Amino acid sequence: MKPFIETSSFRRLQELSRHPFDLPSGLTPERIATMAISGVGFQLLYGTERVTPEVLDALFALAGERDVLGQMVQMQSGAILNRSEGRAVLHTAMRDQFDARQTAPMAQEIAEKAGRELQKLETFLDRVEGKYTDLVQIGIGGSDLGPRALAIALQAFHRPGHRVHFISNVDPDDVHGVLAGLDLKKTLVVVVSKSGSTLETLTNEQLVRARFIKAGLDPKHHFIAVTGEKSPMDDPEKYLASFYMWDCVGGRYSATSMVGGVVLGFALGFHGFREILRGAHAMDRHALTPDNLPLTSALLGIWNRNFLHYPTVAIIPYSQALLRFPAHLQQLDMESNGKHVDLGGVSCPFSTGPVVWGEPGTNGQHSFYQLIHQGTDVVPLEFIGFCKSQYGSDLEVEHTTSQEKLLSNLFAQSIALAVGQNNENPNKVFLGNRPNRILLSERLDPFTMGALLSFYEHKVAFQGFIWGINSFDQEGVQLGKVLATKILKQFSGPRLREAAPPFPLAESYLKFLED
Ligand code: G6Q
Repeated sequence: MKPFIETSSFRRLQELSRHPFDLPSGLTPERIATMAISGVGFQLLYGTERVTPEVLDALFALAGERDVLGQMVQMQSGAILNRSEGRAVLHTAMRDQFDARQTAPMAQEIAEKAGRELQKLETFLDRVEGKYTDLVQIGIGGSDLGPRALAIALQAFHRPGHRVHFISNVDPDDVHGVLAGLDLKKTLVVVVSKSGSTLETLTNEQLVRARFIKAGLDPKHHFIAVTGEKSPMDDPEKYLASFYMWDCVGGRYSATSMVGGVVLGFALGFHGFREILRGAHAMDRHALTPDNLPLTSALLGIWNRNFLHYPTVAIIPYSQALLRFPAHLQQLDMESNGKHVDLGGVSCPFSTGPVVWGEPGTNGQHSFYQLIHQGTDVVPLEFIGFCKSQYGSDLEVEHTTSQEKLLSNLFAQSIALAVGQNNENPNKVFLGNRPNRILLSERLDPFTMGALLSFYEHKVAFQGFIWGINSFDQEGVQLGKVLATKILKQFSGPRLREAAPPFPLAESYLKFLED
């Protein structure tokens, strides 16, 4: 297979990018109606991207030349795609319980293991039902962001009397703030760490355990572990229950494993968590078909990044429930595709993953949209919207509901960004040609949330397949961790030598630089 920039499609796309589609003169209702694709209850509307039918043909030809569907099949079958770590990439096996298709042996084995953990979870949730009112998840990075974003997104579906909370930062104020006001007697704590060795998580576990002991409670009746088999945390003696995950499920891809399973199962009930898995699985299957939604979105992203050279992407959900979803996508995308070498270790002579950021609309409209409409940098946008609200509790004011106001803002922004506005006053000129697309669905429920999660996981994977990089390792986060451990030794050193006073903070920083 030819590398990205040696494909004939790459050259064709470079030629086409000299004259990208002009949205202010060319956006019509027909274009919006025809440039759309549907699947798994979602519609992707991309008439407001700067693409022509020729560009789309060349993008899909690029996907063919890079065999991205073949690579997706390989991924879901358990091939060793995380080559630097010699691992398969099988987060899809976490939700592979819903049809009897013949999977490859490796995927089958992991799907069976995941099925056993699911059964354990169901039994566990039955066992603790009615005994606990709150559950606190301790974890960081992939062991926090996805589960937290989903728990917030599905608050409307939480069972009464089942509150969930998250502690991630090693900042002691995070622990203090979350534990304040909790009745520890009725609180479960799930400690989530795949490696079982993450400084922040282990420190927070100790801090929270100490609080239970101080309250006269035995942590053994309250603490649950989610970790890798044989990790330092794999010690069922210390926990009320232990659940497992495996090397082939990367942290940022782990929300549908027990990393998200315990907290989401507690909040939504076992059936609610299963619905998330069912939605994710439906999108996994869809991602294996030609011209699917995540692939289309990935290709539009490649056009914006590599041919129109835009360095960032804003993901703007017009849904308050998706408040923390952009933070999860930031990790998913930037940790996966923020890579400077290809699979062979050769420096990439092209741009890889963009900077990803975002906030819910309409709130964003009242802050950073100024730059998006009139700034000197063009920021492509990915909007997410839903036809119906989650609670259905709404009111007509001035003959429209709030949900209608939310959606009309989304559509208005999409068109305003695309077509802009002329004015005699330069200060009121909007140049337009700000590319954007809309992912639309009926209502954000557990099934839809699972499908949306999987949509982005596969969008990121498809882009990595096009670029020929390893989207499944994360060497880039190691260096800082090693240096932090070194600095920490400067603090612990004097304390170990007993009488010596603690090392002053500022001096530790300077000393480190001198070393
Ligand atoms: C995700 C990363 C990283 C990881 C955290 C927590 O893909 O690997 O964010 O999830 O560092 O790791 P543990 O689960 O091992 O504590």
